[in-house]
Amino acid sequence: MFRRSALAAGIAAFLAGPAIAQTQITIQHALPANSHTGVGPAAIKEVFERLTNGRYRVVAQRNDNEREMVESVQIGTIDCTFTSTGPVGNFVPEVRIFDVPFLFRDTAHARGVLDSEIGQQVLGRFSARGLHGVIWTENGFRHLTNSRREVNLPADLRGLKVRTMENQVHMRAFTVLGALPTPMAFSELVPALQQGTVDGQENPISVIVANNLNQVQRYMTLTNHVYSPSVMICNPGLMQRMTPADREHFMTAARAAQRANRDRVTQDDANGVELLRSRGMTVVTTVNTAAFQEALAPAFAEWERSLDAALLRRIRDWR
Ligand code: EAX
Repeated sequence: MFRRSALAAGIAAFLAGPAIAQTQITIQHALPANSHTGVGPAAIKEVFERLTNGRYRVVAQRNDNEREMVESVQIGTIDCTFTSTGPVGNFVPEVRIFDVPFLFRDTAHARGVLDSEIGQQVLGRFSARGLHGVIWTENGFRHLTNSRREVNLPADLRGLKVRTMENQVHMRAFTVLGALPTPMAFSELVPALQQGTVDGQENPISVIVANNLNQVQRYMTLTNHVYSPSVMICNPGLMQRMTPADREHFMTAARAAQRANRDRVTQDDANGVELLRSRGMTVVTTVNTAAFQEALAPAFAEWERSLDAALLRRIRDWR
């Protein structure tokens, strides 16, 4: 039955004219489809397939191992990924500058810098590493959760085993704050929290909500300790094979993805605290930010030396 209708469709297509060669683009992203990371590939699919009259077919897949996704894009076994910058600095070191704690004052500051020539300049660095940086999206400001105690001050972090991303800058920050950072892929996080391998973790509200981390974490503190960018990265070959007109359509789709992603983060941030409280979490909303910044002073001094100090200043001074 299926075969016969497929055959009939094939004949109809043949009679209608030359078959259109369809190019498939596979895009991987972390987290569930219905999340701020899932809406990015969904927007690319909707907009790019429409603008290219179906000459391209976009397939979105979930993969909670972000390092693996970047490697796959580099090798070319998948075409693109939306990934947090968590592991990206290990491929493109210049990206680490955006992972510095308390660098961005607020969302508008972060989005503004990433959309400015500063963001473009860093995207331009991807090509030397066999990657094509397409556009900045976001994860949002990260907060701390744990299963042990209410965290109000840096001293409350002492001895706490905290899962971090596989990110040098974040790991250093948690070490300096007195915690015991344990880097691992997101795919390993829930089992590690369940088994008590780690006591806590840090992620934006959007991630905590989308993955029900409230089921394995009791306490949350709105530390806002670091803005977590994400980025759409593609295999350079994919971009080179596109006609200039299709590349423009691709960028139109990427901008739609960026809007969808940012709108969803804004929405999650607005509703998230109430939602997580209703799911039983104890949420500390008033945080002595200055105390955390002061505790990080030795790390800030190191980053002034190991990262581009002039660029750090430009980002901080950005208005
Ligand atoms: O990109 O690994 C992480 O904590 C990330 O924030 C998450 O997977 C979303």
